[in-house]
Amino acid sequence: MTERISLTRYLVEQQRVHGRIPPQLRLLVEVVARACKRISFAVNKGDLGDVMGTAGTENVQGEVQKKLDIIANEVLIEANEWGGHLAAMASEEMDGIYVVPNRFPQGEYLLMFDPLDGSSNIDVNVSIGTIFSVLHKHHDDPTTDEPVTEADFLQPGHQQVAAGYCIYGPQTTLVLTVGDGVAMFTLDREQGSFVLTRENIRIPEDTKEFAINMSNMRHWDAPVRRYIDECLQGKEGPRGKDFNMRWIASMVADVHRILMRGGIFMYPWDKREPNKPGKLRLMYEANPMGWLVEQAGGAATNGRQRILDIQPAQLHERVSVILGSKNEVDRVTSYHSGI
Ligand code: P6P
Repeated sequence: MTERISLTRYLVEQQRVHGRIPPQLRLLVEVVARACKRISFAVNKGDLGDVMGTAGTENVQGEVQKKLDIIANEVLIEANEWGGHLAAMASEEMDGIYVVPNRFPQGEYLLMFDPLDGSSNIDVNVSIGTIFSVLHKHHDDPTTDEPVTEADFLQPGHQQVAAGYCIYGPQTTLVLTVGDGVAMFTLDREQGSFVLTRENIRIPEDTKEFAINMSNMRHWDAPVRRYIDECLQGKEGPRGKDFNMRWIASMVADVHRILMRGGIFMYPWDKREPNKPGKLRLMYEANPMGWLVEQAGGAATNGRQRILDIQPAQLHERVSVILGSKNEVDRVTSYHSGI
């Protein structure tokens, strides 16, 4: 039996041995991981607890909230409010930002999260997850004590200092990067702790598996249509190989599959809402997932530009997402540039 390394030990090594992360960031990631453990226990109750179904409210996006959306959001806010490592938080479920009250020590970091992504899958017992992203509060001047504003969050994804997700599926698994590759931790429910089960995760550059919601095909732009048409032609077509399709409609689950075995995930712009660049959120879905994918050797673009280079204009802005096996993402990007 190989020695089991806890999340805490992994983070301490990242801090002390590799000098990659300061103590405050290590402690922040541990607080987020403990919150995810609590969310996992709530999710796993299912019909045995009063956690299923809708809450009868809408979030800032106008989306109907599930009870677990609200529970997960509250768990993350309460855990981090007292953590002392944060200056402010932002969530898909909240309008504006939550600045840590002055009565608590204010940290140097900004935390953004989608507390429970894929919540349409909750009532049918399909994997869902929490996605999080961490930025430094004043990237240019870490010492300033100016009050944090929403503008401080509007940093491009390449300025993230930590990113990850926790998937609540057959296992509860935390997948994390602090800029030194991608590591995976599985929740040991007997010990109540996350244990390192995979590290240096790599995404194969090629794949035969694509993930897209095919029901939107008539709404896609030409480059996406061309790419998917070629995949569907299989070995008789220009790709010379057959493809398989997966669509779980839970970004965390689809991205996890790609980190485990490769693939390409696509939620492109479509003409149903032509004035919106895409459905998914830049700050707390595309940026953290994009960094994880790049850290594992994959690529993440909006079809034309590296996602991590996009300069955000607003907290909840949407983006088109093409990510996964590098050679496939590059192909879709080349089709957008007319090659
Ligand atoms: P559709 C879940 O609601 C989500 O935000 C992502 O997790 C997922 O990839 C996508 O939307 C699914 O969207 O239109 O296929 O239901």
